[in-house]
Amino acid sequence: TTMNIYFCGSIRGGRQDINIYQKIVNKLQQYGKVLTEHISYDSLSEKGEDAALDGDKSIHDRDMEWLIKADVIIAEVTQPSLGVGYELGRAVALNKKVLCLFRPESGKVLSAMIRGASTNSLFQVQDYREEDVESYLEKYFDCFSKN
Ligand code: 6K6
Repeated sequence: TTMNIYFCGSIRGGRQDINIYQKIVNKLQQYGKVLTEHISYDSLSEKGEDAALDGDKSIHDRDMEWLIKADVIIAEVTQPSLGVGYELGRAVALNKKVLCLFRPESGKVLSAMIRGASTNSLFQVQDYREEDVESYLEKYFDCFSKN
Protein backbone atom coordinates (compact mmCIF):
# COMPACT_ATOMS: atom_id res chain seq x y z
CA THR A 1 0.00 0.00 0.00
CA THR A 2 1.31 3.49 -0.78
CA MET A 3 2.48 5.84 1.93
CA ASN A 4 0.48 9.01 2.58
CA ILE A 5 2.81 12.00 2.82
CA TYR A 6 1.69 15.38 4.17
CA PHE A 7 3.89 18.24 2.96
CA CYS A 8 3.84 21.58 4.83
CA GLY A 9 5.07 24.86 3.37
CA SER A 10 4.28 28.52 3.82
CA ILE A 11 1.32 30.02 1.92
CA ARG A 12 0.15 33.22 3.60
CA GLY A 13 3.45 33.34 5.48
CA GLY A 14 5.04 34.17 2.12
CA ARG A 15 5.73 32.30 -1.11
CA GLN A 16 9.43 33.11 -1.63
CA ASP A 17 10.55 29.45 -1.29
CA ILE A 18 8.06 27.98 -3.78
CA ASN A 19 10.81 26.61 -6.06
CA ILE A 20 12.20 24.56 -3.19
CA TYR A 21 8.69 23.31 -2.29
CA GLN A 22 8.34 22.13 -5.90
CA LYS A 23 11.65 20.30 -5.70
CA ILE A 24 10.64 18.62 -2.41
CA VAL A 25 7.16 17.60 -3.61
CA ASN A 26 8.61 16.14 -6.84
CA LYS A 27 11.02 14.03 -4.80
CA LEU A 28 8.36 12.98 -2.26
CA GLN A 29 6.19 11.66 -5.09
CA GLN A 30 8.78 8.86 -5.50
CA TYR A 31 7.89 7.62 -2.02
CA GLY A 32 4.13 7.91 -1.87
CA LYS A 33 1.04 10.01 -2.36
CA VAL A 34 1.58 13.68 -1.46
CA LEU A 35 -1.78 14.73 -0.01
CA THR A 36 -0.88 18.44 -0.09
CA GLU A 37 0.90 18.72 -3.44
CA HIS A 38 -1.04 21.95 -4.19
CA ILE A 39 1.26 23.80 -1.75
CA SER A 40 3.92 23.72 -4.46
CA TYR A 41 1.62 25.15 -7.16
CA ASP A 42 2.53 28.54 -8.65
CA SER A 43 -1.16 29.39 -8.95
CA LEU A 44 -1.55 29.38 -5.16
CA SER A 45 -0.69 32.93 -4.13
CA GLU A 46 -0.26 34.20 -0.60
CA LYS A 47 -3.04 36.74 -1.13
CA GLY A 48 -5.82 34.19 -0.88
CA GLU A 49 -7.84 34.56 -4.09
CA ASP A 50 -8.12 30.77 -4.14
CA ALA A 51 -9.41 30.77 -0.59
CA ALA A 52 -12.47 32.74 -1.64
CA LEU A 53 -13.66 29.73 -3.64
CA ASP A 54 -13.42 27.50 -0.66
CA GLY A 55 -13.39 29.24 2.70
CA ASP A 56 -10.85 29.01 5.46
CA LYS A 57 -12.88 26.57 7.57
CA SER A 58 -13.07 24.00 4.79
CA ILE A 59 -9.33 24.41 4.10
CA HIS A 60 -8.60 23.81 7.79
CA ASP A 61 -10.96 20.86 8.13
CA ARG A 62 -9.73 19.14 4.97
CA ASP A 63 -6.09 19.65 5.93
CA MET A 64 -6.76 18.17 9.41
CA GLU A 65 -8.36 15.09 7.81
CA TRP A 66 -5.28 14.68 5.63
CA LEU A 67 -2.98 15.15 8.61
CA ILE A 68 -4.80 12.36 10.46
CA LYS A 69 -4.45 10.10 7.38
CA ALA A 70 -0.76 10.89 6.91
CA ASP A 71 1.97 8.33 7.64
CA VAL A 72 4.66 11.01 7.64
CA ILE A 73 4.82 14.82 7.65
CA ILE A 74 7.58 16.66 5.79
CA ALA A 75 7.77 20.43 6.47
CA GLU A 76 9.97 23.09 4.87
CA VAL A 77 10.24 25.52 7.79
CA THR A 78 12.69 28.18 6.55
CA GLN A 79 9.98 30.71 5.64
CA PRO A 80 8.05 31.18 8.92
CA SER A 81 4.35 30.31 8.65
CA LEU A 82 1.68 30.21 11.36
CA GLY A 83 -0.14 27.50 9.43
CA VAL A 84 2.93 25.27 9.23
CA GLY A 85 3.67 25.79 12.94
CA TYR A 86 0.09 24.85 13.77
CA GLU A 87 0.22 21.75 11.59
CA LEU A 88 3.46 20.66 13.27
CA GLY A 89 1.94 21.06 16.74
CA ARG A 90 -1.10 19.03 15.71
CA ALA A 91 1.18 16.39 14.16
CA VAL A 92 3.12 16.04 17.45
CA ALA A 93 -0.15 15.69 19.36
CA LEU A 94 -1.14 12.91 16.93
CA ASN A 95 2.21 11.12 17.48
CA LYS A 96 3.08 11.38 13.80
CA LYS A 97 6.52 10.99 12.27
CA VAL A 98 7.80 14.46 11.31
CA LEU A 99 10.80 15.77 9.36
CA CYS A 100 11.43 19.53 9.34
CA LEU A 101 13.82 20.91 6.74
CA PHE A 102 15.58 24.24 7.42
CA ARG A 103 18.12 26.24 5.40
CA PRO A 104 20.57 28.10 7.72
CA GLU A 105 22.03 29.91 4.70
CA SER A 106 18.78 31.92 4.58
CA GLY A 107 20.17 33.93 7.50
CA LYS A 108 17.04 33.14 9.51
CA VAL A 109 17.09 31.40 12.89
CA LEU A 110 14.54 28.62 13.34
CA SER A 111 11.96 28.99 16.12
CA ALA A 112 13.03 27.36 19.38
CA MET A 113 9.62 25.67 19.50
CA ILE A 114 10.49 23.75 16.32
CA ARG A 115 14.23 23.20 16.84
CA GLY A 116 13.59 22.40 20.50
CA ALA A 117 10.89 19.84 19.71
CA SER A 118 13.38 17.50 18.06
CA THR A 119 14.02 15.34 21.09
CA ASN A 120 13.37 11.94 19.59
CA SER A 121 13.32 10.14 16.27
CA LEU A 122 9.60 10.87 15.76
CA PHE A 123 10.32 14.60 15.35
CA GLN A 124 13.48 15.45 13.42
CA VAL A 125 14.93 18.78 12.28
CA GLN A 126 17.43 18.67 9.43
CA ASP A 127 19.53 21.66 8.37
CA TYR A 128 20.32 21.55 4.67
CA ARG A 129 21.46 23.45 1.60
CA GLU A 130 19.10 23.63 -1.36
CA GLU A 131 21.30 21.47 -3.59
CA ASP A 132 21.29 18.65 -1.00
CA VAL A 133 17.56 18.40 -0.38
CA GLU A 134 16.98 15.29 -2.50
CA SER A 135 19.77 13.34 -0.81
CA TYR A 136 18.43 14.19 2.68
CA LEU A 137 14.99 12.96 1.65
CA GLU A 138 16.53 9.75 0.28
CA LYS A 139 18.35 9.21 3.56
CA TYR A 140 15.19 9.87 5.58
CA PHE A 141 12.99 7.51 3.57
CA ASP A 142 15.65 4.77 3.54
CA CYS A 143 15.56 4.70 7.34
CA PHE A 144 11.78 5.06 7.29
CA SER A 145 11.26 1.80 5.41
CA LYS A 146 13.31 -0.04 8.06
CA ASN A 147 11.20 1.26 10.97
C1 6K6 B 1 -4.66 30.17 -1.26
C2 6K6 B 1 -4.17 31.38 -0.86
C3 6K6 B 1 -4.42 31.49 0.44
O1 6K6 B 1 -5.08 30.37 0.87
C4 6K6 B 1 -5.21 29.58 -0.18
C5 6K6 B 1 -5.82 28.23 -0.15
N1 6K6 B 1 -5.30 27.78 1.10
C6 6K6 B 1 -4.84 26.64 1.54
N2 6K6 B 1 -5.03 25.48 0.93
C7 6K6 B 1 -4.46 24.36 1.45
N3 6K6 B 1 -3.72 24.33 2.57
C8 6K6 B 1 -3.51 25.47 3.20
C9 6K6 B 1 -4.09 26.66 2.74
N4 6K6 B 1 -3.72 27.66 3.56
C10 6K6 B 1 -2.95 27.10 4.51
N5 6K6 B 1 -2.81 25.78 4.30
C11 6K6 B 1 -2.00 24.86 5.12
O2 6K6 B 1 -1.29 25.64 6.06
C12 6K6 B 1 -0.99 24.15 4.26
O3 6K6 B 1 -1.04 22.77 4.54
C13 6K6 B 1 0.37 24.76 4.60
O4 6K6 B 1 1.30 23.79 5.03
C14 6K6 B 1 0.10 25.76 5.72
C15 6K6 B 1 0.42 27.18 5.32
O5 6K6 B 1 -0.02 28.08 6.28
P1 6K6 B 1 0.08 29.68 6.09
O6 6K6 B 1 -0.22 30.22 7.46
O7 6K6 B 1 1.49 30.00 5.63
O8 6K6 B 1 -0.94 30.07 5.06
